[in-house]
Amino acid sequence: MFGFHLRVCLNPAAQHKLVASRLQKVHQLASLEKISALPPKKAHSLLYPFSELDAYLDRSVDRTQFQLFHPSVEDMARAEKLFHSSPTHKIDYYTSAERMDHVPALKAPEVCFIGRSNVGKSSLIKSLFSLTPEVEVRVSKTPGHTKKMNFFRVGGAFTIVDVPGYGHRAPKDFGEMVEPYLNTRTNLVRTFLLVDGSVGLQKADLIALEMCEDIRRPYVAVLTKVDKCGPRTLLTNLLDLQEVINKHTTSCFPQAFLVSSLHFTGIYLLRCLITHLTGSIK
Ligand SMILES: Nc1nc2c(ncn2[C@@H]2O[C@H](COP(=O)(O)OP(=O)(O)OP(=O)(O)O)[C@@H](O)[C@H]2O)c(=O)[nH]1
Ligand SMILES: [Mg+2]
Repeated sequence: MFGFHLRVCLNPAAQHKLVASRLQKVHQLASLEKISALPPKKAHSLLYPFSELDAYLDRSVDRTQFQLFHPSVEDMARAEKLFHSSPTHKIDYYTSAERMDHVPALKAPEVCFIGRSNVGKSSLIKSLFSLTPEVEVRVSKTPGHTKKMNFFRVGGAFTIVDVPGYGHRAPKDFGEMVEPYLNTRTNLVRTFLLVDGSVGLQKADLIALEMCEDIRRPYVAVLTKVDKCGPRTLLTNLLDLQEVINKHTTSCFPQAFLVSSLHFTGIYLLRCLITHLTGSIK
């Protein structure tokens, strides 16, 4: 009722401004500059999520594997620049594909995000692109929301691909569409396999890990939704995942990453990792 009243009262120019300001709203933690205003300990835990769990881990455990990729804040700042759109470095949604023969012929190095439906793939991509809110990435509470592979171009530097989930309410043709893509896409440099950090590894995740192992192309495990559980549960789920990675995988990067798309935990580190893996920053 009030919304309607507001709309009819505004003149067209004001309405345009309202829409524009809605589109341009950047999340308050989207950039490193914004988090530099936070208390140092809080900022550190957003940048290096493992630091939050360190205190709960037995002193005898070697920390190296949890921090193999440990860039400086300056490295993260350099990576962040690539996530700002400009006339010479346009970030945009390019196209969607339902079948392998619809997949666009793009040459830039590509990374894709796979995982159970509802694990937070689209939300993570939305957070990565939070500095360019005009790039629309759709997320939903309903599992099985993303039905097609969606391709997002980051200038000529790299492409990020959002993939439909598997498991509950996933599109039936996941196997026909995504597996051939993972197997044959020549410019795919890394697959990110997402696992819900608040619930830990599920049967469907283990099947996905096995699939990635069979494909024998490099992939990285990421625990999502780390804001949804306490540090002890998260540490248990991380240690379980690390153990599986150490004992049963050969193509998985030996460090699992922690992210919250809601709180922006680990987003800056992941942006940096993507720019390194795609060779955008040496
Ligand atoms: N608390 C919390 N909720 C999250 C986070 N990431 C995603 N969600 C929620 O989880 C639900 C699913 O998120 P999506 O990003 O659409 O999940 P998806 O993996 O793309 O799902 P499909 O496209 O259906 O496969 C939404 O309600 C999100 O708001 C997170 O980091 N923390
Ligand atoms: Mg999705």
